Amino acid sequence: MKTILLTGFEPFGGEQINPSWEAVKRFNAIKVDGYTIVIAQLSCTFMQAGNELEQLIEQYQPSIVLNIGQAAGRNTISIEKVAINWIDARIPDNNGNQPVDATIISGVPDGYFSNLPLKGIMGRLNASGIPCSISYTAGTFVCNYVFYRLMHKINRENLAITGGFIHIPLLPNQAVNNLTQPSMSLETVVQGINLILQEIIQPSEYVPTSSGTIC
Ligand code: PCA
Repeated sequence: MKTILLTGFEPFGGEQINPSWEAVKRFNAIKVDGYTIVIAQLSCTFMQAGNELEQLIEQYQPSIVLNIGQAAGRNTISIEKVAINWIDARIPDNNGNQPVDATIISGVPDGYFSNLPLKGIMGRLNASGIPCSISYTAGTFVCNYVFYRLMHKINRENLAITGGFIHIPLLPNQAVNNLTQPSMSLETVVQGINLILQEIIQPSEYVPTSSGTIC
């Protein structure tokens, strides 16, 4: 049976929870369309998180890898397009490291594109009433780092993996501590992840339309 690797992160930045892990936990040992889902929580630390991900890929040989992370301030499920070979940490990671202006791996490409069916995912979620957009920056912290390590491994080793990164908003019970932050309920996020997996497994025929990004 084929495997889907679904990862979320541990809490960081003073939060008690990370919505990505709260959502990913719901998929423990679930089967979807002939795939078994394996879930894992990644550390919110440079280096360690990337090593954990590589180890999981080697152990489970997944054909789909979806890394999910929290992005405060986002008001949609954001399907990331680009992983960049750069770190510029705004806050320390969970090991207290805060690299600034550093390449992730030297001498390799500046960036990679996700190979998820981005527009199909966006179309399917929005048609189901779940706000979803394509994002052209995954930031310069641990999420972009893990996304870069994933895409670098897929490309360098020519792996048959459909993989990419999804950022999700805060949960309502996190946003009450800062009322200017948008939020999305856990149920909506979980439904969104289900639809993302369905779109990856059986892509719909979508008519290309712009994601609406200007500039
Ligand atoms: N979000 C952070 C790292 C872990 C997470 O959930 C980020 O966007 O980089």
